[in-house]
Amino acid sequence: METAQLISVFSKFDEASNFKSFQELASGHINDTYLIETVQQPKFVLQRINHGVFKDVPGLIENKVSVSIHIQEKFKALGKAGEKKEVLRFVRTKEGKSYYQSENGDYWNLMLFIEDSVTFETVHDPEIAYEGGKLFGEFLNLTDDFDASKLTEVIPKFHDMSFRFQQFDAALLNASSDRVKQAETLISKVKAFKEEMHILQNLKDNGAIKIRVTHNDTKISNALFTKENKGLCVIDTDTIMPGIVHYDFGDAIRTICNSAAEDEQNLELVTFNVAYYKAYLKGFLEKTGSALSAIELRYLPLGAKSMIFIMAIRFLTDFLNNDVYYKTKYENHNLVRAKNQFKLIASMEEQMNQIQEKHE
Ligand code: GN1
Ligand code: MG
Repeated sequence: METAQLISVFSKFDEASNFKSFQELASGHINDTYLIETVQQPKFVLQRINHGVFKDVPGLIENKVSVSIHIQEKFKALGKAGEKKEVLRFVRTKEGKSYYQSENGDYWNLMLFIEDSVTFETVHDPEIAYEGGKLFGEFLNLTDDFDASKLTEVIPKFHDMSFRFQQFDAALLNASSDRVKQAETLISKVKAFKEEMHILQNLKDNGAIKIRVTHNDTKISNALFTKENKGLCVIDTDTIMPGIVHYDFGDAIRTICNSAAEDEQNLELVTFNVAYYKAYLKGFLEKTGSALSAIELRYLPLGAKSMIFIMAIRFLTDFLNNDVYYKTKYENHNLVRAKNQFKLIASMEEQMNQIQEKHE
């Protein structure tokens, strides 16, 4: 990204002046994100939304801006009760729009940077798991009265299991024999899990589980914490859509309970941490417990397993498709990610008794 191009985009937004420098924040797999410093404060986060992946960017922006405003109003009404909490604040363009589209068709949005925060790619402290549970639980709570049917489904069938299996089957048909061979063991695992991995999908489809506003990308690196390790703000709200509680519970568990990063190659380092599961569950239920039905509660462990599986099948599918979706840093990156997620499932399965025990 050229500095001049970035300055030109930045200058289209209101409040945007005195540009000093920028740096890329490279942790996302889909969008391009830049931290912008200005001569005076504040700092900003400028984001180019990948419109190959997100087909309806105006709908996506409308989702996240309206949910942010909803939460801001809740904070105002409730007061922050002594806890420091933040919500993303989007800056409008000088023309009053919540995104800017450049001449080449790219979509951009600008947020205020949240100061004095830290993030975690992996968790090494049960307090972070507990605080993460409270933070994502509160997100669900604060959006409980937001009409989910008003949200655009930014990626249709994003967590739909049958859809992910269809994509996997199609990828398998077209994949190179070399990639199929490398993925052989995982391919048979996918097939073996098919039935179990449709249980939640079927319950959702027949209306047994409530449709809520869900974040859909609750990996722990999408939570900001204060320097004192308290949950501060939920970020990366691009995939806010209607969904079930299990998606958000599960994706957080997937990343909090993995003792290693999602692309750790040494599978011996990848184990499922039950103590963190319990800590996250405690925080999450403190904020949501009374709002969840018996069926929602009962299926939380399967929710976690299903979300780990969804990522496994998606990474594997992308590997079979020659890496067309996720950003990759090396040849087998998606295969490594998929192997890592299957190892996490295996480790979770070994400890399922201890996990279930918390739900009886
Ligand atoms: C992608 O781009 P990022 O890192 O926020 C993906 C998520 C996956 C995640 C895995 C739109 O999110 O679904 O959980 O990678 N987002 C999309 O790390 O596909
Ligand atoms: Mg994301």
